Amino acid sequence: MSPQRSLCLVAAVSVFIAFLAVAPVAIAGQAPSGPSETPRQAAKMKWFREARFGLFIHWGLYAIPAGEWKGALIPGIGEWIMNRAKIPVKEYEQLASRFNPVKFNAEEWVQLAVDAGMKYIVITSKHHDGFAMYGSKVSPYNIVDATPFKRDPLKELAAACARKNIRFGFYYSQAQDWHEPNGAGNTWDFLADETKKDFDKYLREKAEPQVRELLTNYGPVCLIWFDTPRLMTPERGQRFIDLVSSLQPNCLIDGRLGAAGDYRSMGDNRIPPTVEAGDWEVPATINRTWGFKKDDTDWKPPSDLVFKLVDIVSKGGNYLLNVGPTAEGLIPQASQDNLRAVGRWLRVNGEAIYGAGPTPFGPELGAYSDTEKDKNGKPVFKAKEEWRCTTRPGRLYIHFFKWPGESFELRGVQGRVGKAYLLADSSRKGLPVKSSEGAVSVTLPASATGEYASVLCIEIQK
Ligand code: FHN
Repeated sequence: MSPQRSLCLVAAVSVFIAFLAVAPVAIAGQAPSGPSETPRQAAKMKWFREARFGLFIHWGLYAIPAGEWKGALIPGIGEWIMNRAKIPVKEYEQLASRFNPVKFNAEEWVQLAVDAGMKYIVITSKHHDGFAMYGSKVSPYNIVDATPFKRDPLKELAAACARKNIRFGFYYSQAQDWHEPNGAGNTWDFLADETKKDFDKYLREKAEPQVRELLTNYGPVCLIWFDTPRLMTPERGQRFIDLVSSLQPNCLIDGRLGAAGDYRSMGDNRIPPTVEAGDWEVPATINRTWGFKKDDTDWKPPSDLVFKLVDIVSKGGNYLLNVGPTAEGLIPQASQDNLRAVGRWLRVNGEAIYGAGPTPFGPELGAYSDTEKDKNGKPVFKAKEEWRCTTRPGRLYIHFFKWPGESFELRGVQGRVGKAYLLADSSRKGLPVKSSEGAVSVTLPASATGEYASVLCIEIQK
């Protein structure tokens, strides 16, 4: 077991548990860290392991076209419109003179994250279009110098996060920069053969100095979220690592730099089927796009967001859930409503999420099919969605998405089972529990007690 995974498991319940007698015995909570994780790295990761739920914000000039260019709806994700419609730099640049998000209010955005129960915010400081959403001295192509807005929203957000005790981080597209002749990705204005680009010139003259600005002028930065490491080599990645660690040694680096970061970034919206070792995060959309698109109203309902949050935590990861604000500076109302509903659920059930470790079981997650194969010939995973388990020291949390009826049984539980109660019951009244030879049976109310997921806590004593 890797050191990071071990820490995630939070040393929790020192009992051996098997699921429904058929599952192999599993350990609910291991030693906090393996031998190879340094105390320094463990301390650096501590907040991330505790946080579990963060707000991703994709905001940039692309919010103006919002998916439409010259009267045509452009398929795909909103922030990719420049690439998908092959908009020349000279035309796309003109959006800056129209960007005036007068309804932007940093306090309100951060308050939304607080209300949603999120513990960190990561915002696009520069996406692939190359436009800096902060006042940069490195390039005039930035929100302070090139727009009528003239304000630095990232400064305002950093200050609001500090006031509201939320950690603040930056997304920075280190490799793709469609505005720069030597950046990766723009093959319609610049060289189609990217090997002929002087990529290091772009890195030295724009990306590295901008990362330096971000880590110098905005107070403590909890993490920097690099993305799409095209043309990156381990050596180029190492330059960023050195830069970050020299300026803010506590700043985490995500998993898409092109060199080893502090944790793994899963694919977009890709929740792994089973428990994953180490520290990791799933970046995910709340509809289908990251950057605002006016015709994307496919909002994931709160029930789905709560399920995904619990599912991810029960497998050992963090959920970084995105909103795409409009060109006026507003976070779409449906995103706000659905996030606040998750926050209401977390206010009741947060102890089963924050700092919680993964399930000690496994079969409740589903299983690989013996017969069905995907197009690559790999067995298809058939997820189950009845319940999930998260853990803290001395506690199992069973999250029911389908109410099991008046009793719930676990077998193979080793250790002394103590009290069992529903987190929705503020009196913490114990439910009748029987436990014999590792079989635990809890008598439940006839119907679910909570919206989205009802959480049963079972205390285990050593
Ligand atoms: O190309 C980007 C995309 O626009 C978005 O920023 C996502 C977020 O994870 N990352 C890249 C695609 O994986």
